[in-house]
Amino acid sequence: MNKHTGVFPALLTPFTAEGRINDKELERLIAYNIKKGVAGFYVNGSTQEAFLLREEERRHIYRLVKEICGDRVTLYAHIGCVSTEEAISYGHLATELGYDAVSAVAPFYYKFSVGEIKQHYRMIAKAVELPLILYNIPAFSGVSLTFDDFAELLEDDKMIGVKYTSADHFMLQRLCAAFPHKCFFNGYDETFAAGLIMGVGGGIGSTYNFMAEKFVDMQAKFKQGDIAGVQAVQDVVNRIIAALCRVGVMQGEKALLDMLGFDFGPCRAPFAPLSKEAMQYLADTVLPLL
Ligand code: MN9
Repeated sequence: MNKHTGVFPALLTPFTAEGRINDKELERLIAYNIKKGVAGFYVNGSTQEAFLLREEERRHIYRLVKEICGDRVTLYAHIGCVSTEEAISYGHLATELGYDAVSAVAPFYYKFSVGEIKQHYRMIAKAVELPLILYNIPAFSGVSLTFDDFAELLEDDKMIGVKYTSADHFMLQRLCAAFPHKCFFNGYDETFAAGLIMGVGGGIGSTYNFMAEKFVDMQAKFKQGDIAGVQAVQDVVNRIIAALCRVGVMQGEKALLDMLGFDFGPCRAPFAPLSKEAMQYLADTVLPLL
């Protein structure tokens, strides 16, 4: 199997009671997921609370995950940030550490022009030795690139694919068809089945942290042509995600991992801790579905 296909959890960050990164729990999470057959990990993405981490913490996580994984799985370093220079500096670290690729969300907040965003990606691709996976998540970044924008960027050999977190499946299918040698990853876990149909080679997602086996299973069933089987698993996944959306996705994911025997702690402020009622609701609705 191509190393850029399959199921990639976008890792969460466990925090200690003092609010520091809990290395031991991150190591346990990685082992737990490797056992389930994941292809690799997406490191320092939004799910890892990258934009809530201090620079030293982000660097620590790149190092720690590589140290834990070695060459057992494929590792993507999300280096995205608002500043091109800062993204490139994370890219250099990922290269030194032996990551397989870097990935970057479009620069956000300042409403950069499409030209500036393309230039940002080109400067990263030029400066960083590793291949680059674009991260498309318009609902969060506020940046909506068109098919033509992606097509122009993907002409660059250094840009090897897209992590595609959008419900625009029309554009996803057009991209997969136009660039059969690039790698496309489904982003919204709730539409993994749709992504497979449109042509993605895998997925990168946050809910994989605690239920990667369901996505590994969906991809296997899809390969065997068992579409009814894929739909059935997606239905269970979506019942779980609907519950997570009611309480807060990342806080809920951490709470579920805690119920499964981990110690992840809360998300960083301004995320609020989950209430007792929300935890009980998750325990009642989600645990029976895992
Ligand atoms: O890109 C993730 N997106 C974010 C992937 O975390 C912003 C997804 O895995 C979602 O968390 C998940 C739930 O909506 O699909």
